[in-house]
Amino acid sequence: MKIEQYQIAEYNNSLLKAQERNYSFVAEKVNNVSAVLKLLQEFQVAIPSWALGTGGTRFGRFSGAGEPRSLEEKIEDVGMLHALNQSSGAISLHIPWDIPDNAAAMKALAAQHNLRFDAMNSNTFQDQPGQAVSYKYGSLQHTDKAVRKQAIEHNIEVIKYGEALGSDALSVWLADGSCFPGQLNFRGAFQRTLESLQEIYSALPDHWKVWVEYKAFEPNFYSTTVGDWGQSLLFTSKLGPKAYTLVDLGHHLPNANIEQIVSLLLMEGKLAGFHFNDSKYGDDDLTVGSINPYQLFLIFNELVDGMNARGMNHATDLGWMIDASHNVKDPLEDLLQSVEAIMIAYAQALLVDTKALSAAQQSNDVVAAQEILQQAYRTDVRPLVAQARMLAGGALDPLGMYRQQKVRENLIKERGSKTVATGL
Ligand code: PSV
Ligand code: MN
Repeated sequence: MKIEQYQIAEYNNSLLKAQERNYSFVAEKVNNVSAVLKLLQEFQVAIPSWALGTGGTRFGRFSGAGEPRSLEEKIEDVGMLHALNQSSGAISLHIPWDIPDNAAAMKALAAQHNLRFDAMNSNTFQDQPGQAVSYKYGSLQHTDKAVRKQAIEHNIEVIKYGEALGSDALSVWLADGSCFPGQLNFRGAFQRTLESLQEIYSALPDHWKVWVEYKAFEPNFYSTTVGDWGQSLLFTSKLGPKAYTLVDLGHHLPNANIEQIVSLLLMEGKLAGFHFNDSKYGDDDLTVGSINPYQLFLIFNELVDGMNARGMNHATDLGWMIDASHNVKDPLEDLLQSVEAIMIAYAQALLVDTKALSAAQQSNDVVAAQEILQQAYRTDVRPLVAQARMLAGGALDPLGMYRQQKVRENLIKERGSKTVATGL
């Protein structure tokens, strides 16, 4: 389903008066508001192709209706989200869930929707039909060379697909690890994984990067071979300058200080970017900002500060992506909420009075430091985000317009009520 520019303009007209009032209230408190609006307009969050259908848990999957049946329909869905919010201008594919049989046609379709292809994700955590050897005991870490070879070749194939689509990063998440003490020799597993990653690294085209994502547990519950940021950083440092550490917000042990991790990875020039989601217990893959929006703001505060310190381009120098799963919500609505939460946290971080904060830090004025952060966090920046979006051609209220246009109902009419998108 396509949402046209004139429909968005009509929709915005009905909200314009209130927007003007709310926007001028916040804008007059912001220094250099036009620079903030520009940064907000430039910032784009990639949508994972596997989050467009209803995700399942290991206990079941309650497929929604009108789910995309093909890669074309997934691109169309992301295009529709992007038309509404002007902040989702990229799609990230997972192979083999989304094999682009005709890359040129997919590229052209994406371009029609003003989308580019973000990082390509490989999958060596599931066996595929007809596969020669199994990943049951790992992939790049496996004791059997034949399994490692199969996993390496798969990653190289993913790079090839990505090249044809104009992507420039390979994102590797390994389920490798062990379920019981004694099952695995840790050093052996690390060395084999490193050697496998080195082979993949040497197949990267010149301008490509490889992102190594860590995760503390699941599906292995005793050890994970890339279990935390230290282990990932060890791999990416040994691999070389094209290798970076990817942070998925749900992949830490409880109460980890993610903002500190992010700050140090950025300082070392080794932060790849993000898989955004939220969680209460583990890798819950909930809507971004639904559980702990203050943490998200603190992460963005470190990101903005760290990127500015290195003279980086906020929009393009790191990878921004959502990695969520939707058990009970309409996935497209959930994604609109997630992108909005990211934009809000980013906008709040842009409002932090950094000079005052560093003066407070320098003089150990703990109270002032907290006040400065919370002043930005407690500013209602929603009208700023909406203004940037409207100026870019998006809807003032993407979720409101999605419902007003009865998008889900239309998708069900088009695609049927028993469609199941590929993914987990
Ligand atoms: C693993 O939990 C993960 O975060 C990786 O990024 C995978 O590619 C993705 O989820 C699969 O849904
Ligand atoms: Mn992830």
